[in-house]
Amino acid sequence: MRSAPLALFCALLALSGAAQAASDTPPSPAQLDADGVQRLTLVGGSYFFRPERIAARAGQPLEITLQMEPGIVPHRFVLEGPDGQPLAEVAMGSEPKTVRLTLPAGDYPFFCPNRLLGFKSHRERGMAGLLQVRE
Ligand SMILES: [Cu+2]
Repeated sequence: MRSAPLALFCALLALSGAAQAASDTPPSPAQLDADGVQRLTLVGGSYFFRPERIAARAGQPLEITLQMEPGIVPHRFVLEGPDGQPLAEVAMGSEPKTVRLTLPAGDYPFFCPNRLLGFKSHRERGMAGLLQVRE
């Protein structure tokens, strides 16, 4: 079997990847459903988004369902275009909320801009990620 060593190699790659900084983790692809819509659930909490990196296809509708982990700290989801313009802003709550977008190829940062006076913003505390849209 020639594929066994390759599979082992991939497994080792995956293990080494887990030890690296989160920014190096491969993006989680949105699921392309039969209706032509790409769907993905993004979980937010103090102070993270999971997954931190999302991959989606350009020019096809993308639905991001936002779920918040239970907690008393309020969070928001902000998605910016490659030019820094805000494309979506959602106050996250106990009920899931869905954002639907159709985007051209590019890198779209998302983050929580909330900040308690005198403290670092949630974005600075790690509540940030990247949506990578490709052809
Ligand atoms: Cu937040």
